[in-house]
Amino acid sequence: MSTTKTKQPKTTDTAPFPKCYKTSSKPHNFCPGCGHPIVLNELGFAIDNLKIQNSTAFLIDIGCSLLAWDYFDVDTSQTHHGRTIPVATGFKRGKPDASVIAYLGDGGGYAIGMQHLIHATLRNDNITVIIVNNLNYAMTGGQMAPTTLEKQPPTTTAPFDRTEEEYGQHLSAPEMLSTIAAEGAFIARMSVDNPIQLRQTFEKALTHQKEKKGFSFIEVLSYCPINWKTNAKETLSWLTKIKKDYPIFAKTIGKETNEE
Ligand SMILES: Cc1ncc(C[n+]2csc(CCOP(=O)(O)OP(=O)(O)O)c2C)c(N)n1
Ligand code: SF4
Repeated sequence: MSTTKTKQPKTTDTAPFPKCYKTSSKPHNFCPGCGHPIVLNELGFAIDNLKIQNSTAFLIDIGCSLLAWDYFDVDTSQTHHGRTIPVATGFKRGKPDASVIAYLGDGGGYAIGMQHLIHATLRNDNITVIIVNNLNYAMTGGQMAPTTLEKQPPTTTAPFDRTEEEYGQHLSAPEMLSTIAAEGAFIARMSVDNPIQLRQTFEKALTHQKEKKGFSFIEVLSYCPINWKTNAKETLSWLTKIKKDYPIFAKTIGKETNEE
């Protein structure tokens, strides 16, 4: 990951909270040390910087993402587990000028909702999909997800480690989607440990949508210390380690270069 390419923050970036933040709903309901609020804060700053608060539709899944139901002062709707992407697509078709964001966990996006993700990619739906990848089904107690890695903190359903022999390969979804996405689609994997880069990538994806360039997708590697059962130091070092299997990148399909 390149830090030299990261631009200096804008003035608003120094504000502690985004303007589109719903202060009456704070403090938020996520666990201490959770990555979701970092992702949401950077998304909020991106919404502020692009001045789209009044034209954003924020669609959230079941899972810890639903704790964001009152996070922002933007139009928000929550739907059945894994079904957020088709709801976002329907909303966009009804309101083509809205900035439509689907926000899910990796269980919702990559297991029960995988068919929707694949078909939204194939249709090149002009929406922005954000999948928070914390390597497990967090809200239900830390079960193994398609993203669970070998040699990571144990899950409740694979307490002795995920082995490829028993459970198959882990899923690298952005790489997989890159092989089926239409030319011009934007696909990225980012991480909560580089919030400025995360915000810039959200801005890029939402600008892509505003310019009607088709599908945009960002997976965000995120912390779940409660289910990983890690202290602060271990949590940070796990996120660094998993980037070997889940590398950071951003690309426009059809262009060769990594844009991160
Ligand atoms: C149709 C349906 N199946 C299963 C569930 C149970 N369920 C609720 S949250 C959840 C896990 C969510 O995990 P993930 O999508 O990875 O999000 P996270 O909680 O990790 O942010 C499951 C399986 C449900 N609510 N509805
Ligand atoms: S269970 Fe994990 S993902 Fe869910 S709020 Fe707690 S730390 Fe965050």
